[in-house]
Amino acid sequence: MRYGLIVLLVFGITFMSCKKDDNGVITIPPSLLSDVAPEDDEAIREFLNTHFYNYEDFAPETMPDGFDYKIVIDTIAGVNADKRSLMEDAESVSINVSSSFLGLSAGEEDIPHTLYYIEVRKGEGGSPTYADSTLVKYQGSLLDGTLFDESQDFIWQELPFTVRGYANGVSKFSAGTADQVVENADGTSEISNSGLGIIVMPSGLAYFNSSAGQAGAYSPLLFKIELGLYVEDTDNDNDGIPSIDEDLNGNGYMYDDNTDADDETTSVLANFRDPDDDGDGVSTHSEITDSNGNIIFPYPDANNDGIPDYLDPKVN
Ligand SMILES: [Ca+2]
Ligand SMILES: [Ca+2]
Ligand SMILES: [Ca+2]
Ligand SMILES: [Ca+2]
Repeated sequence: MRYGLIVLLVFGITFMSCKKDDNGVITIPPSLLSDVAPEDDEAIREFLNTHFYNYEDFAPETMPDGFDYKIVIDTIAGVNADKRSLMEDAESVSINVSSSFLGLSAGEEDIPHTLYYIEVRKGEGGSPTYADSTLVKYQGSLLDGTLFDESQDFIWQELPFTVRGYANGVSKFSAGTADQVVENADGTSEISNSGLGIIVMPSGLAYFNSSAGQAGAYSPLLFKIELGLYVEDTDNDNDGIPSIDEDLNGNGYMYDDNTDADDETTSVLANFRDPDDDGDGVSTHSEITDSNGNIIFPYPDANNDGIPDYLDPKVN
């Protein structure tokens, strides 16, 4: 499995202090999410109001012959002065971010961030969750059009390992279906009924004060997405619990659900990556299956305290 640059830097972020290191590099304390989020939103809204995409090419009555289904974004000006803005087509969702999610120590909790997305073509398949594995082609750019990351061919991405705006944005789109996959002679592939869309996110849902290639710190990002396929109920740690159900607090962030976090002798992995969620030495899989290996649902709760055995270190 390959990943692009959008892999989240969640374990690589180091706290920066205002000092000069041995190499003469000056680092400064990160800005506050609550300062950057409204600034980014203003920049994004300005962008969405002054740009359009080639929506006419996607409309059946005006589609050019041999159209390649590529999304092209341009400025509303000159001969394009009367185009419909991206903002008119955009839907949005508010997502809360805490500074700890970005490896920062500012202590900010639940700062709202607006994610914008446009479904350009609805795929004929189902929709992934933000915890699923997805087969995508994508292009990531800055609002000025600078391309910083892309995959021209389909690659599998596990959404919990991508930045949050990306994972949540992709989950708003529909995929194609496996029966429409066509392998090309050159090894690439096409899926004729895939979903196509645009995601625009503030930096707090992306790299915030870190950078990725040409995407410098505090950059709002735009992604063009082709969603080919996805794995329904992806189970990242293969413990029998779908990853989406391991977001126990349901906040869309997969790394703050770690049942055995306080136990230094057991794994520090968040539940979606931990095959023994409660750290009691008995695998989650064996705490939720019968003697034939079939998953018991609802999950067993031997002492009837409302906490299923696989999350209850007192029971195994
Ligand atoms: Ca699992
Ligand atoms: Ca969570
Ligand atoms: Ca754990
Ligand atoms: Ca266990």
